[in-house]
Amino acid sequence: MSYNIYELFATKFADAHDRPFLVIPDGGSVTYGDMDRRSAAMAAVLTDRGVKPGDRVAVQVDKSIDAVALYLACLRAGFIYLPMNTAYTADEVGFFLGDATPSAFIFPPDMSPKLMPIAEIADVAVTLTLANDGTGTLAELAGQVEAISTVITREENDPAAMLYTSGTTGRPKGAVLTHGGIAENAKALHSIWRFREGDVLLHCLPIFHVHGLFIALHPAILNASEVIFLPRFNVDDVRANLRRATVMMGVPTYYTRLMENAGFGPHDCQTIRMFTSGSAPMTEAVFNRFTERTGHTICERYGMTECGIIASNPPEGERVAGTVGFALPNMEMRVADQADKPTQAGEVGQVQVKGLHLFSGYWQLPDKTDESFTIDGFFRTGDIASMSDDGRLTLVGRSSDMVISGGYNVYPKEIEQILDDVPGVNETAVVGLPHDDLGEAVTGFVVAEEGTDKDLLAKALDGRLAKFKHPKGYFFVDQLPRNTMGKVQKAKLRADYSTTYTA
Ligand code: MLC
Ligand code: AMP
Repeated sequence: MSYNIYELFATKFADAHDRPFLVIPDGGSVTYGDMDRRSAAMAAVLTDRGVKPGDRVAVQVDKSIDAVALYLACLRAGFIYLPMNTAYTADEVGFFLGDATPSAFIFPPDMSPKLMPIAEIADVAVTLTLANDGTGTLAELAGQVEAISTVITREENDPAAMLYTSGTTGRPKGAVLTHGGIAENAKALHSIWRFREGDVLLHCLPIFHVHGLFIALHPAILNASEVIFLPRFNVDDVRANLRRATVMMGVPTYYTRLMENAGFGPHDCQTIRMFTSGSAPMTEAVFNRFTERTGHTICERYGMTECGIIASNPPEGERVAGTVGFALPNMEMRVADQADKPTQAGEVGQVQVKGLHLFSGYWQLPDKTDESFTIDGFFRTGDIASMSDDGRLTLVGRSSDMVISGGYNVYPKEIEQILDDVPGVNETAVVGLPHDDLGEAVTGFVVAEEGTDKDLLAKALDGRLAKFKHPKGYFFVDQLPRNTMGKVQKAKLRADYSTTYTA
């Protein structure tokens, strides 16, 4: 079936032509009609330069109205949008360009000295710049071209976007998301979260991950809602703008930080009908404190790059602390044992999902794709949970050692590989320890010769890995605990040190 998700959005753009879409307080705004034209112009610039449907367009730009226009341009022109965290170093970006072989790479003008050489090594044909103040070569050219208002026909299973997510090996894999899959998730969220006339979304998430890009923006677009578009999360700006919003989405750290602000209270939340939280576990303590403080119960939901949103608490009806709710429509969700057999209600096992929202596979990694599905077509999320007999899911952990820090996933392997090479270091183990603000803090355990200090370790990581992946602290130990097979017991490190660690 032909299905460009942009067509689904475009019906909204037409109806809501003069309505505000993105509004940046003190920083400009764009209507739905203007966004349609701007994305058409950007599509024309890239098409004129030879970018074709199916080509990857790699993007590492700051959050702005034009950044969203570029995303929509890629959808309508059938390019595969590949967003990258702005914190990634040139080394990390170099890996993604080499793996994805994009035809175009767009980055901020002031990053040219660092990123142009990387683009040249990866042989990227088209390089353009885009700054968050509306300048840059892409923005300038988009002001001069004849916009292409057509939308390229795509099939439901054609790729729309590709987002990198790592694995236990530390080698990132590109999860390929399709037009049909993303659209299905958007429609389901619009419906289950009961988006309605008059809704205004407060958007303070980054837009290089599924949470800020798809989960927050898509239902708002389908609702032709105004989106208060904050460049980043900041408590004062959020408080100032909450008073005009009806929906806010965030990671648990956002809610923890709001509550640290002495003035934050019910008066800030009078227009809000729903706060959602996800990407990382929300503790029952934070959930309960938030209700006591504001009178609002947070709607916790559970998602993943490969699947979009999998489950959500109901917006109306009971939202239970510590649970992530029920499977979305068109999503089959089960908790399975080691043999991929569904467990009894209440028993712990691995979450597996099947449905139209799912990604189509890992970019050029057919074996990894196959391994991640069961023979009956369920995707193995790697998350550990139990399900009640009425289908409510409670996450209890993860089967991998992945750390989630402030909503960003960090894979210990890529840090350990660098630390292990530092002269004087014998071996290392990286784990996540509880942290009041970030949920988990990346922490390094190091067996090293005398004289090896944390500055040396930090220096080794500088410029190689994004700062949010760097350990917040180190423990120098005589040896790492190992099981009889010789495998480092990370669970023991987490248990032994969780009460002594201070970030
Ligand atoms: C920033 N820093 C972090 C960090 N974010 N360190 C650890 N974990 C993080 N998450 C570090 C920076 O490297 C820098 O270090 C210092 O903190 C200040 O940077 P900053 O950018 O000013 O930080 P801040 O604005 O405070 O950012 C924290 C944050 C942000 C929590 C607001 O990380 C954030 O918005 N997180 C949301 C992540 C998200 O959207 N996840 C969705 C994934 S999708 P230094 O050393 O230079 O000072 C997904 C699927 C699903 O999971 O279900 O949704
Ligand atoms: P990502 O690969 O960045 O999309 O991260 C997906 C992972 O985030 C999931 O596999 C979960 O481990 C975690 N996650 C998402 N939402 C929640 C939640 N509400 N509670 C606990 N973990 C979550």
